[in-house]
Amino acid sequence: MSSSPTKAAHEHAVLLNAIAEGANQYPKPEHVNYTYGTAGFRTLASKLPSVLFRVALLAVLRSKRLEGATIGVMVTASHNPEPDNGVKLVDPSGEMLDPTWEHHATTLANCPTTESLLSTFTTLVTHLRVDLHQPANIVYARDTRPSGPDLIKALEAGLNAFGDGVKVNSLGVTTTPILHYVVKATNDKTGEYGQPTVEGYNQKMAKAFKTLVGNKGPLAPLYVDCANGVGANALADFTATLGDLLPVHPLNTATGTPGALNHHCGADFVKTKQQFPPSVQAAGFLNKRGTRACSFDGDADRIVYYYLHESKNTFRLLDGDKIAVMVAMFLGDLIAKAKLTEDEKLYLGVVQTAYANGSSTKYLTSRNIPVTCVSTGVKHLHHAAQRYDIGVYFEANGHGTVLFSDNAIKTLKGASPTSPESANAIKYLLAFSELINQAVGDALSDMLLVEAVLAHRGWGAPEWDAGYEDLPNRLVKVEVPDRSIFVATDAERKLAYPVGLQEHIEEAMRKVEMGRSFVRPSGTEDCVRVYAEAKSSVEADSLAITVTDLVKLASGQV
Ligand code: 16G
Ligand code: MG
Repeated sequence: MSSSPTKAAHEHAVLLNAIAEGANQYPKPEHVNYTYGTAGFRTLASKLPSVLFRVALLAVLRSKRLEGATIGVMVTASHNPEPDNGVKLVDPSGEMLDPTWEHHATTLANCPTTESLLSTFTTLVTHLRVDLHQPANIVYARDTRPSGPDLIKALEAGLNAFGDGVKVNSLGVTTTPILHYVVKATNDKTGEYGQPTVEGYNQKMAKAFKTLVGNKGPLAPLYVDCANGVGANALADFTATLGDLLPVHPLNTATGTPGALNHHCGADFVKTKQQFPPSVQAAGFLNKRGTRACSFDGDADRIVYYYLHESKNTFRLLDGDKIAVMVAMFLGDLIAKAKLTEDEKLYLGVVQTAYANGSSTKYLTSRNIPVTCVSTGVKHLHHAAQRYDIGVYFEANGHGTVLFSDNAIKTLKGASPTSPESANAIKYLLAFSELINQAVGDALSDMLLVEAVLAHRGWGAPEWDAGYEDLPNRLVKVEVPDRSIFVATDAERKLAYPVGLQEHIEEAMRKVEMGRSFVRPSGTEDCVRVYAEAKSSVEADSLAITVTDLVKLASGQV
């Protein structure tokens, strides 16, 4: 530190004054308790201004602690209804905020008064060993929610308290994964990841997609449900960059229509209801059998595909598990075709959660593809995937990506092809590493990944779907007086508490053919979730009902 103790004390006092002035404009509402959970802070937008102001303070502390590395702030509530909003922080690598800092976010958000906020802030500076003289860089964005602009003002008020001590970069309205991309690209001093702009993102993906399918286009038209959210803008921008190679029909692009966001559309609607969005049906899509469509969620970090079964005339879902399986098999084939030497061998694996359909896990393991099961939440999947050279991770709900390790990239760049086939395989693997968002699950990038694999395989949706048959499954939300009494273990496949409940669940599982069920407390809502799958729909129903009753009994509700 260059300044004298008196000067430093004076500067600190000036900063605290500026923070106090801003904080007084954004008082914390009484009787609200905030938690920085799996998806950051998320609740009714009206309760969030004070949280945004305080998140700004934490983002700046984190950036200064990391010597000015750029930190991202995303204002979104993803697939939640329009009155909700939320905010989450993005670490310099483009990944979710370091979990040890989540607690500091919660502490700051819950300070009841400006005085307590100032003293907590000062304690954090000391405790986290933050040198306030370090630079800070923050990049932020929001989705299309009407509450977004006011929340951004609260965020900016927090950033402005630091005056010249912070450099900011507003991306305006954009998707969560684009914000993650920009954070990662900004911090990548090699400049190899791509230009740290929305344009850079579009160019990088368009280039990789052309390398992969340029000679196979134009591809069959694709219907894209944008959930009336920010994905609509991102898709329009991207297709303008790409040109005609992939003809898309964007649906649900009404980002300005009040109440439309995620309403009867979007990835979460399709996955949980297991049906077409009515708007997609109305678009005449169902007259075109076998045609594939996909749905983004409200901030475009999740995607699911679906189509109408030709002969059965039924809705068929191609969810995150189906994407993971198809992509893992395809990349595995490319690795084999690359004919790398023993020393250059690349290990590919898949990371799933307990929600992955049992058939998908069986399909992969029976083909010797290693599968790791981890707890729900992107950060768990992401970290487990980093243990492979090529780590494919997807949650069944459609959030996922494929990570290429530094070793994988280095190996592929240095490999000597033994034939035109191996040269192509290496070229394609490298192009996939450019096409796929390396920071986080990304609906747009995942859509291109799926389209590239389908084009290479020469498949439509039915051929993709033919790999395995999902076991019928049910997801039940159970409201209980106190969800904290439910404690999951073994990557959430079992319950440690309440004592004895797990044995009863297992007894119920044994009563149905291929039965599997688990219970876990939600990380985003005040409820407990029950998952059940079995050989038949009737058995999946009965298992779900039995386990739901067991949960209610254990929580004293029956
Ligand atoms: C969050 C997670 C998502 C997970 C979901 C589970 C991130 C970015 N998002 O939305 O991965 O599937 O929570 O919700 O980590 P639940 O705990 O309410 O079931
Ligand atoms: Mg989302």
